[in-house]
Amino acid sequence: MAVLGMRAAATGMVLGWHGATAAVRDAMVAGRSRDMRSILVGLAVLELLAVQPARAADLVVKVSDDQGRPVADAVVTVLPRSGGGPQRPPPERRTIDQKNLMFVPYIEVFRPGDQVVFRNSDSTRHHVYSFSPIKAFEFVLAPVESSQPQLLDKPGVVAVGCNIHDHMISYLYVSDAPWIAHSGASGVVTIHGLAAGTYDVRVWQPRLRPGRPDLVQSTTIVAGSGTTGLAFALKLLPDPRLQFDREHTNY
Ligand SMILES: [Cu+2]
Repeated sequence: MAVLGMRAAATGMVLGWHGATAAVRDAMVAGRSRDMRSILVGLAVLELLAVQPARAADLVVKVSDDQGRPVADAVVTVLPRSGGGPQRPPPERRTIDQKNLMFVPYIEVFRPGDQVVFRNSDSTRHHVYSFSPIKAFEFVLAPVESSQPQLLDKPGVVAVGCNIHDHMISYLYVSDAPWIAHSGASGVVTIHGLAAGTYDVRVWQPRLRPGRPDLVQSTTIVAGSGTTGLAFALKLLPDPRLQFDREHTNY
C-alpha cells in the first residue's frame, strides 16, 4: 500500500510540476533569486520522481517438502490484489500424450477456454477418463488414435486416469490467474516483471491432500526491489502414480 501511495504522491507531484512552471516565471519576473533556487532544486527532485516509473521486480517461489527437499510439479499462480496483469493469450489446444504406459506430461496448465487432446502413442489401448465436476469425459483410444478436443472452460483441477492401467494419471490445472508456472526438479519458480503491489501466491501439487484449497501466501512487491523470495513447505502424500485410486480424482 505504501508503494501505491508513493505512486499516487508522485502523480500529484507531476501535476504540481505544471503549476510550478508558472511559479518559476513569476519568480524570474520578480527577481527573487532565493525562491528561484529552491524552486529549481524542487523541480529537479520532482523530475527525477516523474521520469522514474515503478520498476518491475521478480518473484522467486521455492517449493520444498517437509524434509526441505525441492518439489517438482508444483503449480504456482500469482494474483495481484488490485487486479490487472499481462494480456491474456488467445485460447490454446494442448496435447497429453500416452507413452510407455504413462500420461505425458504428468501435469499441464490450462486457462479457461483452452482445449486438451489425448493422444495414444503406445501400441496398446488406453481407456482415458475423468470424473472431475469441472470436466468429466471417458473414451477408449486405440494405438496412434487421438481424442476429440475437450474444452476446459472452468477453473479447477481435472484428474485424468486410465481404466486399464491404474498407475496412469495426469492432472490438468485450469486457472485464470494472470501468472501461472510450474516447478521442475529444482522446486523453484520465478515470475518475472511484477509491478509494485500486493499479490496472493498460490501453490498446488498433485500430492497435496485432495479436495483442499491451494496453499496461499501474500507478498508485497516493492518498486525497484529486484527479487522477492517466498518459500512454501508442502506436506505430501505418496506419489499417486504408484498407487492410483479414486481418492486422487476427488476434485
Ligand atoms: Cu492405459
